[in-house]
Amino acid sequence: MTQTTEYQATAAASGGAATEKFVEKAKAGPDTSPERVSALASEVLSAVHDVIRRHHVTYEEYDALKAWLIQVGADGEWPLFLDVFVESVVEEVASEHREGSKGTIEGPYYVPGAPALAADATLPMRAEEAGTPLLFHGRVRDVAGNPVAGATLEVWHADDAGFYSQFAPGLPEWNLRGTVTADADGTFRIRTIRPAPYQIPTDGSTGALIRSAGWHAWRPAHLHLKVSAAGCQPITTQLYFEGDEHVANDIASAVKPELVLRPDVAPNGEEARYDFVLDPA
Ligand code: MBD
Ligand code: FE
Repeated sequence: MTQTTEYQATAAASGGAATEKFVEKAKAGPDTSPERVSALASEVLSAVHDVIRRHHVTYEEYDALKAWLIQVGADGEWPLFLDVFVESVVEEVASEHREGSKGTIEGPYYVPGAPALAADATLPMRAEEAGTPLLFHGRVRDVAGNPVAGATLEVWHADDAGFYSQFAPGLPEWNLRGTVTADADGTFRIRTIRPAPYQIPTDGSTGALIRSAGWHAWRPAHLHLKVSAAGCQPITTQLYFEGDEHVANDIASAVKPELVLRPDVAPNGEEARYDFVLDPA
């Protein structure tokens, strides 16, 4: 029971802590024309009006919606809610013309400036970090097949309990986060642990919606990556693990078949290879 309470308190912090970081990043918004703002806002509002008419939404339901929207803001869960339920389609549209490796959503827990690591890297982790050791390695190439020398791989992922550093209390600042520079031949070797599947915090407003709707709250275990290099388009992606039951039903709709790793058993844990292909800038 104590454990449940502790978990829930931690979970709420995870969903909520993303708001401050996002507001900082998004300060200089795009210069969108009045015509485009009007077109997008009108269509979103029309879609809402249409749902109200088709379902004969009542005043009680309207008030419940209002209260819930207010609570999402109060909980600081807009980044969590939007990245779980909307970002996948934004990514789909943004990546329409890419030829290289598949990208997917960034999610709410990226932090720039993780510690710099050489091509043969161990992510910062605690002395007794729980979880199966994972050696993740591969090579970065361009679409013509040439190795991309010195590509940058920013990696971040949850720990063996499903928590991200800087978004859950009690974790070292850069735990399981790093900025790896690939070798001259584009290769990298990253030692870490296999993350746990991620449960959307059950005690915030996003969790309340999920529970009220009878949905499940899980994302499959995943590694987050941003891969970039001079002359190439950066790619934001995630890698998943074959056999994880939520690969087939990610609540954030962010799994693509090309992004599923099949790790091999290695002497002291597991090992997985993935080669990135970057589109030209
Ligand atoms: C995550 O870890 C995540 O990657 C996304 C997209 C949403 C919530 C939590
Ligand atoms: Fe994540």
